[in-house]
Amino acid sequence: MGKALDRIRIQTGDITKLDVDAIVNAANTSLLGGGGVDGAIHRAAGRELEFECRMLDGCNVGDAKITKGYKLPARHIIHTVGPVWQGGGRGEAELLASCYVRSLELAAANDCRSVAFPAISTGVYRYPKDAATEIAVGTVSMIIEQKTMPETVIFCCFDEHMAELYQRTVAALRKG
Ligand code: AR6
Repeated sequence: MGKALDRIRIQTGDITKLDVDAIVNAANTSLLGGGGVDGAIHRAAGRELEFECRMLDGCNVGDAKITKGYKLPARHIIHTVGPVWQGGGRGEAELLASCYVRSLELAAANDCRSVAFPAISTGVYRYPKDAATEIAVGTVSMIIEQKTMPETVIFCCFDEHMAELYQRTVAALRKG
């Protein structure tokens, strides 16, 4: 796992500002925009993003779809739909892991060398932050270990507290 962890970066800030090949959006099943990071991405990318999203016919929980980045510095947006936290007994962990797996598959299929993820499901969808972070880091490191693309995965945290949680989770995985 050590080599894969070297390809992971943790940053704090607004994901819409990142100059990467793809940013991931924590969307809802309609893919037509919303609040949180979804709202920020739609505002920054412009109305053309919504036109493309209308053609996609929504997205299932745990799945992902890709669009262009429009006015963003990022070339692509990978829209994924995290699970709403309902206590943990409704397959939430598997669905959240699937968001990372499907997003990385789309990134590799579209030659994305760098991808940035927000902390999917940890806002409006209320997934406990520590459990979500373990799934994010664990799933991404397991997948990229077996592949050369994407070369770099950024976890873009909105605040320092979240970034420290990611740092601790990566450090724990390094120790094994
Ligand atoms: N850059 C990076 N991270 C951000 C940003 C940003 N600009 N804005 C918020 N976050 P959320 P969810 C963080 O609620 O829980 C929407 O209405 C935020 O602090 O955006 O998956 C959709 O349409 C949190 O840690 O997504 C759905 O209906 C993380 O991003 C629903 O919310 C995710 O919070 C999805 O809920």
